Amino acid sequence: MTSKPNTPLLDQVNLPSDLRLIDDKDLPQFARELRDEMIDAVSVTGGHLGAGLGVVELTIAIHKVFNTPEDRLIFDVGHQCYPHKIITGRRDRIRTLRQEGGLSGFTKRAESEYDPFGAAHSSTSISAGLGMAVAAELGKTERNVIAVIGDGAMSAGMAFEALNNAGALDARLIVILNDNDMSIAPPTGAMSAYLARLASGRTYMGMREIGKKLTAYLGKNIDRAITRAVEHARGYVTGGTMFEEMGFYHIGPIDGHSFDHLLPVLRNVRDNSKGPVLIHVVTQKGKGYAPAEAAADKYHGVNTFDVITGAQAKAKPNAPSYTAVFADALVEEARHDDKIVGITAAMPSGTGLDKLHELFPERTFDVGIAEQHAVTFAAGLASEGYKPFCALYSTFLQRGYDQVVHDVAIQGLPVRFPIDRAGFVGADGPTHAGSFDVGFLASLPGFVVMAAADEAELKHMVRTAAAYDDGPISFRYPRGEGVGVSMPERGEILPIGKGRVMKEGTKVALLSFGTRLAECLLAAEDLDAAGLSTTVADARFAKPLDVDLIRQLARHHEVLVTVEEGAIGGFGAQVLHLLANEGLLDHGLKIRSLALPDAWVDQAKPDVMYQQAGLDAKGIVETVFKALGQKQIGLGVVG
Ligand SMILES: Cc1ncc(C[n+]2csc(CCOP(=O)(O)OP(=O)(O)O)c2C)c(N)n1
Repeated sequence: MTSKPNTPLLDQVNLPSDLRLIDDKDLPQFARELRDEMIDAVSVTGGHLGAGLGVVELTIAIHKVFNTPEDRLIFDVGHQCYPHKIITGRRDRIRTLRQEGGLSGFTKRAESEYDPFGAAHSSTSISAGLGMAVAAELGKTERNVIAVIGDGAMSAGMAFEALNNAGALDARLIVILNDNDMSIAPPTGAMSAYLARLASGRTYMGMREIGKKLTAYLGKNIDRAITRAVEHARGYVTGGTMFEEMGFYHIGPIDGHSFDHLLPVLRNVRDNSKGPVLIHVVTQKGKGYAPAEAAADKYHGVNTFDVITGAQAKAKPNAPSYTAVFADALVEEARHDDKIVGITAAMPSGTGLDKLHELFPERTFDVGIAEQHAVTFAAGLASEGYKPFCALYSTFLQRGYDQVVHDVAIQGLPVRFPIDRAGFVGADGPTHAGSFDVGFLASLPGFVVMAAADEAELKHMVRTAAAYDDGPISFRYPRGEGVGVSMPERGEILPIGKGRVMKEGTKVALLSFGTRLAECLLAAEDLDAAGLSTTVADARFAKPLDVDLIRQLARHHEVLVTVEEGAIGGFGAQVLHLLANEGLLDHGLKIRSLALPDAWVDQAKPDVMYQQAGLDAKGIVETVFKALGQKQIGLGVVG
């Protein structure tokens, strides 16, 4: 491209087809501009910063060499795709990232033809890519499929299942392993140690070795840049790596910030490869932004921040976060009971287990991004008399569901499941919403399923779970801070399957499960003021249900409303099932069930999301009035 003088190169690129017109030699300049644009955008939206900064050159090189979107490019997790979004026609909306009505913070099929596969949960890219590669072969379509996967994501079983299958199918798939030696926290496990051994103590694979390997493999058409570079080569030969044993042609490690390395390798693989290829690319998370490079977490996820200083905005908290309350309560219980152990799947700070690790490192296990394994590992510990707290986010527990059923529940093993991020999570959108745990756990025989109404309740539930040894038990709590209630010194052991009545009335009963309790209490004030005497109860348990309490509410009220922050099929469904089978619906009880909508709800502020779902005080009041066939005018009631 003959660049227009004084016009930033970035302004000349709306789509990858524009990028392909830029000279290779100008790409470092383009990368600088793209990086600056990304930093500026994330400084106003917040979001995932470190991962995207690390793949600026890689993203440019892939779009420059491959014919996207005809060639399929899949980003694992998708949190590193902001540079990709900027150069695939979404730059004008990049400052709407993760905002209501704006761009998703992950790849999303509905958003762009350049996102052929949506993600947010990790380690899916090789499977999806293999499916696409096989589809291309079946359809006799000439197309490249490229899956970019991080070293953290590569630690999950699913990635290995896909590698194993790809090697056997000999499909034409290109896997780019983006090795920055970081997950959210430093990666753990033998796999990361193995990758570190491949990449450490040596320089990157030299151009000569790249040339040798490619010549041996591809036989012909080696890019002349590689041949010319032979005399400058340092390099080493990696030998038979694990990936090679699995049927992949393995190239690397190569410098993922050097266009001189990336472009010739990608071009040769594009033009000559036949079967599965794995390109091991070494990058630096947070590259090119000093505060990110210096931070321990490489600015994996950030609030809005000041670009000059890197200082992130911090809202003054009114109350401790649920995660912090859980973490402190667990540490307290662990002091009293040396059988208590904690398990996290690559989220030590997100789940608060880093606090347990500080005091009891030998009783805290970060198993990597491996939720399935985390659950069965916990089951093994429980089978030997330990008291494992397998702390996962609701959305990631989904991945370990068969293990929950088969390895934990059927055997009645006392694994404790603290379930963080239950309910709407805000900016991360539908892939991260904690919607389904109550439904999928309360349907399992013998499971105890709790939800905390506030942070003091959470403390009680940690203690209750520590004390309960008769089978699996879970307790859910949301993202964000508590409601500011006064906290007990130590949690109490709650009676299993017993709720509590917060306030007694005669006409309307609101039965809450979880942190909507505060909204129910507000709604009750309005209903009382409108002359509708209202009872509010906190169920605490979705399983076993407090049958006496529910019978009593159903018999002595005209309206009963269940309220929860979970999908249809959860707590309300359990209550309805009980009432139906006991004949308590036969005498005109007006029952309504408020749950999350039966829809994938895009990102927004959680308060807005709950309001739209009718799960705030106003929505609850409206539901009661509708049930009574009445309209509300001011605070009075019109029949
Ligand atoms: C199944 C699943 N578990 C946990 C997460 C949370 N998570 C998001 S990114 C990430 C780290 C990914 O590390 P890596 O693949 O190395 O990518 P990097 O951020 O270093 O580029 C984790 C644990 C997830 N997205 N999916």
